[in-house]
Amino acid sequence: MRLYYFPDACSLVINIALRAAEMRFELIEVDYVTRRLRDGSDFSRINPMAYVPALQLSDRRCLTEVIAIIDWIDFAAPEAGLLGAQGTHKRQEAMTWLAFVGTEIHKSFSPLFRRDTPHEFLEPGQRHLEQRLTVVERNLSEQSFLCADTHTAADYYLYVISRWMGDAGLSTRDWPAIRAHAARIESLGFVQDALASDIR
Ligand SMILES: N[C@@H](CCC(=O)N[C@@H](CS)C(=O)NCC(=O)O)C(=O)O
Repeated sequence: MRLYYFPDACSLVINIALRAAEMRFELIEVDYVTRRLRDGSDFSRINPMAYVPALQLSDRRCLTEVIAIIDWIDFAAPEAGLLGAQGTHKRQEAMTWLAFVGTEIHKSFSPLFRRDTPHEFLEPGQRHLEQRLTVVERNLSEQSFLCADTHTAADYYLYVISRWMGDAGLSTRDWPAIRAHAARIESLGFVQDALASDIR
């Protein structure tokens, strides 16, 4: 299995989840600017969208989209507790947070990082993001993880995104519960292993 990634990008969520599930995989870095692999080949031949993450299976099928890949890993290794058992309230809650982090939070960061975003958009874009982060902050000031007392893939996703807050002009000092959550997730052994393999 091969995980295509950019350093410190959302592909790190999949790196963490694969390790939580104790699955073996190879990491293949994609050049952010050229969208080529080290051997010069074109990444868009693997994922036509040319974005990460992409998880290529041993039968050459390629999985894309963070939430769909998490669902695939969870099906293969349910004991890792990435989403909780089918039909339970916990799974419903984990899926809700996973979708909220993936669509409402992750994709609200994206325009703040694009060079072609008009300057006037930056402040309203930050306010929009802050409104969503406030919901998360409130939740985490009452419990250790997004779904109460056990971490799920939604927590790994939130952790990865919280690493980008400084670059988006948001200080984690203003979000103490999110910062404490990040420290809890970062202390996990498999998260440390993922970071060591991902960050240059
Ligand atoms: N909808 C995709 C979004 C993936 C995404 O935004 N990936 C970013 C890195 S965090 C990326 O590769 N951006 C480059 C691009 O969009 O061209 C998913 O859920 O996997």
